[in-house]
Amino acid sequence: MMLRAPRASEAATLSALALRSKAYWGYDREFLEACRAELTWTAFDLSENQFRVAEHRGDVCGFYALSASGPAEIELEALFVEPGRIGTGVGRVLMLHALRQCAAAGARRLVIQGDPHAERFYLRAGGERVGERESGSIPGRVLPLYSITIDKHSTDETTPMLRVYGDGRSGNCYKIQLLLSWIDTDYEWVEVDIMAGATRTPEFASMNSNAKIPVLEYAPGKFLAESNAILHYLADGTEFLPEDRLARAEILQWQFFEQYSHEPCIAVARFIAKYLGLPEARRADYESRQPGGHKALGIMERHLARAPYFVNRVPTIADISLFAYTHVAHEGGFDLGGYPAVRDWISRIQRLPRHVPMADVPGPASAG
Ligand SMILES: N[C@@H](CCC(=O)N[C@@H](CS)C(=O)NCC(=O)O)C(=O)O
Repeated sequence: MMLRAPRASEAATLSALALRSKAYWGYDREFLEACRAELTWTAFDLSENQFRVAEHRGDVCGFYALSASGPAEIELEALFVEPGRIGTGVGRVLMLHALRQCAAAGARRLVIQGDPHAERFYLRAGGERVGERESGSIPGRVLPLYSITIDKHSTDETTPMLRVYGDGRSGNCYKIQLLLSWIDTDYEWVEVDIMAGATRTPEFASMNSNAKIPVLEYAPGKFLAESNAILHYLADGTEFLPEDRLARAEILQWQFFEQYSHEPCIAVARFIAKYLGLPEARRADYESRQPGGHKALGIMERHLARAPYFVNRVPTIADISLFAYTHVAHEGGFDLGGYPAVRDWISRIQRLPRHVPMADVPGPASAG
């Protein structure tokens, strides 16, 4: 599951999710209507408060919102989980993340006005009943108030969440999303707007002096760059990076091929067309990438005509590295019509359990 900032276009999605989640407790229509205004957020609200959305294989499955409410005190404005996912751990992951955000902001406590049905959840997160407060939606209704002390215990510092800095349209960044989904690992996604120069700041240079995404923050303040290196780090010990010496070398062989002979043609042509809109000044450059891209696709085609995957006839991180830009090669002007084995392999990858599509959407409402 990925935690990320919301997109400006998601205000209605989050508002509807909150109301569905509220309805889970069995409230009637009239009650829910009375709550509607309080559970409706605008794009402006999303950029003003600190929202985080939980996304599971491309679907929004929950979110939380924080707002500063006093010196060293933050209020949990909202925490809602899609009804079908209640009880599956989404709320726990959101809550822990919210507490860590409070810690990072230097807050001492998180205050929560909770729904009475959610009492067990807040107590389990470390909450203490500290009083009650009148509901903002229904006059006369009083809701319990909880306070969670922000400390080592409530923020569970022993297991930090991975954080990935990337761009939702970038294949190199998508490689990391795909592997994290294959290995079912929760992480936080921080959208980096490369077109606005976000990789060219001194802060970014301290994470990756080569000024490129993706970057993995594998522990607080510890960074790893280069997409394929990140894949190796994350896949170690999983079925997607076999122990066998030759298999590992073959994976590297395909990943070096990807970086030297495939990505510079297919990804760069796609960048010129998709990000830059194929300006006349870059047309010659775009055209010059086409023969090399087709040569790389031909090499893949000949291999995949004989094997279902690149190494050991099973999916590995070599497939992830090559899938990232091949499945969107048409966006760089590459027609895959002449590469039937490559097309079959693409659909094979897309049918794997825990596949996640490339997000391919504009950046978030806030970088908060
Ligand atoms: N070899 C690097 C390439 C990374 C790369 O080219 N990232 C692009 C986005 S796909 C980037 O950060 N571009 C911004 C820039 O160069 O200013 C990897 O595999 O991670």
